[in-house]
Amino acid sequence: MKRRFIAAAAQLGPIARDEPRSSAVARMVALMREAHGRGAEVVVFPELALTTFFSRWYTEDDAEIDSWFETEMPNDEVQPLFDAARDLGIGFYLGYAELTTEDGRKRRFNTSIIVDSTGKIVGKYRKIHLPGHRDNEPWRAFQHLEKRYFEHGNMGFPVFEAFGGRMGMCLCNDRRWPETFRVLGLRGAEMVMLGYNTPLHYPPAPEHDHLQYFHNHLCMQGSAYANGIWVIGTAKAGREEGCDLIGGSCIIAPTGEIVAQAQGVGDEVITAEVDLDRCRELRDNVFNFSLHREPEDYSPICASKDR
Ligand code: ING
Repeated sequence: MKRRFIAAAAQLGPIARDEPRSSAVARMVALMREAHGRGAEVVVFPELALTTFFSRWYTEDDAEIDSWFETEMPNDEVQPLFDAARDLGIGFYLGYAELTTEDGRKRRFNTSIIVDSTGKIVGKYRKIHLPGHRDNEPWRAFQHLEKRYFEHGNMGFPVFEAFGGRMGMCLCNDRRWPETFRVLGLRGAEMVMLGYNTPLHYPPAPEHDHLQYFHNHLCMQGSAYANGIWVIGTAKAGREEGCDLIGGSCIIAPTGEIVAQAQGVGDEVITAEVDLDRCRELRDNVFNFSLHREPEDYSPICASKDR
């Protein structure tokens, strides 16, 4: 594949609690067709794109929790998206809740995959930075129980050859941590795809609510620039089961410039031309890692958690 292509962020509006996966998939197929109509060859969908953001509710009912997860990928419900991608010759990123059995026990991860234009899964990632809390905290307007419902991802930050270059992935809260992008950048990532579900209201610090859109772009723009990588961030947005999620889906160049941005908080496609060779403008110069980085002085960054 050539290294210059049209990429798209396919933002989703709310997914209702009782909305079947087939409905979310049909919406994503429509967005993929819209993106194809604009020449897109890669489409980035949100985090947990098949269901409502169920981490907002506390439950101890294992069966109810499992009902939000996929035990296979693809599966009958998602297959129409894989079929559309293959028919249209489009690759995509998809976020979903993964239920699997590893080391003889049930594992639940907040997962994303890269699917190439033949419909083959060529990369997988499991969310590393899990925000929120583990136990029910009734003082909050809504819960954010990712630490309860998901395990810490066990795949590190891998980079995959796809779409003519080296692709990285992350998920939502990962984008706030510069380490995410530095590790991917050090591994040669030229484009990082990510989805997010970000509430407008952040109960522990409501004085920051008016800054959610700013912080969303700040972290992605800063890391795109500091690592000379393209970043595509796609929201699940809008008022979902009474909880406002931010939009702000965007495509960011290695210079840190936002080159495309969503206007609303519903289903919406944005596109931009990505030229992977532009990463060199930063990585050969201001962020030439071999020439300018001083890792001997960075050891606290990798010091263990309890320090
Ligand atoms: N959501 C949020 C995110 O990191 C959050 C959690 C919201 C953290 C607002 C800080 C401020 O965008 C997910 N799903 O990680």
